[in-house]
Amino acid sequence: MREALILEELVKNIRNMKFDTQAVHAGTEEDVHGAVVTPIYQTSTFKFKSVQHGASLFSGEEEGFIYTRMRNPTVEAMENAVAVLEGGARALGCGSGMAAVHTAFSALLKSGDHVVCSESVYGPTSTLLKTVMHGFGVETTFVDTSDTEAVRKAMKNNTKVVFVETPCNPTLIISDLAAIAEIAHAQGASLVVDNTFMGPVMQRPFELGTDVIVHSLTKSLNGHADVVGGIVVVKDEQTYPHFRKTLNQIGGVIDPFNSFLVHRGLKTLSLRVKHAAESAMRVAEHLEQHSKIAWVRYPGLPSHPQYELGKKQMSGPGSMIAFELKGGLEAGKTMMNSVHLCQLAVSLGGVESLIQHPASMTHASMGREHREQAHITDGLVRLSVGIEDVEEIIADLDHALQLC
Ligand code: LCS
Repeated sequence: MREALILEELVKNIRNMKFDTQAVHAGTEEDVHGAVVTPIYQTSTFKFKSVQHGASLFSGEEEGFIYTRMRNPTVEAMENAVAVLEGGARALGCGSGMAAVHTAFSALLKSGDHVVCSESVYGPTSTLLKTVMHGFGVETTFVDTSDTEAVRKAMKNNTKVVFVETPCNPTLIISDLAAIAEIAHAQGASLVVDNTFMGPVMQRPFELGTDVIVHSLTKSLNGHADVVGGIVVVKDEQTYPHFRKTLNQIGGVIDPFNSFLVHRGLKTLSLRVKHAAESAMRVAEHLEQHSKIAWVRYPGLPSHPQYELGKKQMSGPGSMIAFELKGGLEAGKTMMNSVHLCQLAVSLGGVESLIQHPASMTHASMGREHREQAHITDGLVRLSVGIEDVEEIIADLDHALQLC
């Protein structure tokens, strides 16, 4: 009886439950009809009871829904679920991962500010900093953030944001988040981490001093390659209203239907990413000893340059593998053109295995000079391991490699 009471209290406070329970239940509120999942509130606007009611909703005197760009029950359910899973205070659903990155920059930066950013990041993130943000008077220094001293040296008096992808896209280099958080905070800057590659199951950036997490929901959090979305998660409740106002003004919000799909995807997040990581480990080991492969970069392999840091900072190696064939770019192209089960497509973190060529695809916009600085070689092939049968994934890769 006593145990049942304790459990009832715990369920009311989902933040005290374990991750797998949170993944299934977080964000879902009591529904008037007793629905077990949050329904899709496919409405752009909400009716006021009176002029007075509308006015007090707008002034904030009363709580409620006004207009879907500002707040929507289905969107909010998904946002609350992600906030709980990341261990942050609040989250803001965005129309894409890039909208989330842009929202975070817009909330934290103004003209005259400086950003320190990982040199190996998703191509459009670097381009956003070099073009749009640069156009608004924000300067960026790109550094190898796996070199903590390089981060310290890149800091300036006007540095307001340190932006880190770890492991980064596509080189899988790992940066020491706790050390970088200390450097950023000593300067009064915020540490923003793109946690898309690992997600909250295997990496907990807030526990390492991060202030803001961004995600492409398009990837593992949704996990089924049928949604484009993004999210910003803030660690502190006090910073939330400013972020919400910024997103409301920029307008890059996610819609109710996509939020519903992401919320559904979250329920199996743990099962999917653990299974994919187990398979990725097998695939990486197999590739590393394959006679046609020059090198493999995977956080689970002892050959990874930050293997020990990865083991300390992450609770699993993830599902992303980078490698290069001995025959370089030409052999890589033959391989990517010859797979059947793994699909030649960008994106990652889904149930299906995807293979792609960063230099001509995801990181083409970065330009050759930046790619060379970030060690994104022309021959680098990126594989996102899905949850298909691992023997069949390996057989598919082996067959394609035979033709190279
Ligand atoms: N951050 C990271 C680490 C990403 O990998 C991506 C997309 C984004 C942000 C942007 O998210 P989106 O706007 O596409 O939802 N990464 C992709 C990739 O590597 N292949 O295709 C998209």
